[in-house]
Amino acid sequence: MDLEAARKAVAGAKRVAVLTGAGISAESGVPTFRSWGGLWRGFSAEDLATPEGFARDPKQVWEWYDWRRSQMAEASPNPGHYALADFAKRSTGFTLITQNVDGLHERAGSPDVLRLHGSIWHTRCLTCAKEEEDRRERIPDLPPKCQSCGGMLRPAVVWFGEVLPPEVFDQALAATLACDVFLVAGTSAAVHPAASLVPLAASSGATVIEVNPEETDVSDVVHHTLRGPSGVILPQLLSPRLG
Ligand code: BV8
Ligand code: ZN
Repeated sequence: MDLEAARKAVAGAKRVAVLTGAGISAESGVPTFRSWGGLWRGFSAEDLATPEGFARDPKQVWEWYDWRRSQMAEASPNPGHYALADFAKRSTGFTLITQNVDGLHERAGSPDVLRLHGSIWHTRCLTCAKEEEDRRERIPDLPPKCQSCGGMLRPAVVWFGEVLPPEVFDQALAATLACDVFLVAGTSAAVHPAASLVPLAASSGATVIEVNPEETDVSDVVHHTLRGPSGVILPQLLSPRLG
């Protein structure tokens, strides 16, 4: 495992960009999409995390989010989240891009997180489009209603078939094109366009480092492969050289 070579690349980089996925929250006890076999009451994420799924049965989709929110409320950031937050505070030219909606990067103290797929802790009104933070561990009556206009609320996340927030994706693109080192951690890189940032970084001349216990869809474009859990590897990779 070329940890030393990867550490050298990070230490020598002017600009570092990071893309994280569900795997970085696994050690916090938040199941990854794949770990629960993508099935909840027999439904897959692709059935539930879609506008069609929500239109068909908003209460059921909200029950799924309420279940996931309750799991995420129990979770705390792990050493992988903290390693990224501490590195950000010590660096300039650092950008954190996440596919996760669990808010654990923010809770670990990461500033300016680029959330490509939104936040499970925010709701948006289907009628007046008002977006609000809602940190309640359980939401009493599902689907929740808008306090301002009484309209139905949806989770403020990006569903399959929906476009990513353009201003967030543009910043992620710019950081990917400008970085010297691109670190991809805890993602199977199966979901687009987020996953496309990895080959884009490689083709733009960045050194790509992957942190994942398993092979992924982008392992073929990676320069340094660090096979293991991000909660162990990220602190080793990002900690300031000791002594
Ligand atoms: C769009 C928010 C179009 C919601 C999410 C065919 C080919 C290519 C693309 C498509 C296609 N058919 C359809 C598409 C497009 C589709 C897509 O990519 N589908 C996939 C399934 C093929 N994409 C979209 O629909 C996107 N929108 O394309 O719009 C468009 C264009 C113009 C105009 C209109 C429309 C929107 C995608 C966003 C979906 N929303 N999340 C919610 O959370 O409820 S995606 C969701 O799933 C996550 O956010 C994340 O992105 C993804 C799960 O992936 P991972 O995070 O990687 O997690 P996963 O479980 O898969 O893997 C975990 C990894 O961690 C593993 O590798 C494991 O080894 C590793 N791991 C485990 N333990 C650890 C670890 N790593 C480190 N340490 C550990 N301890
Ligand atoms: Zn409203």
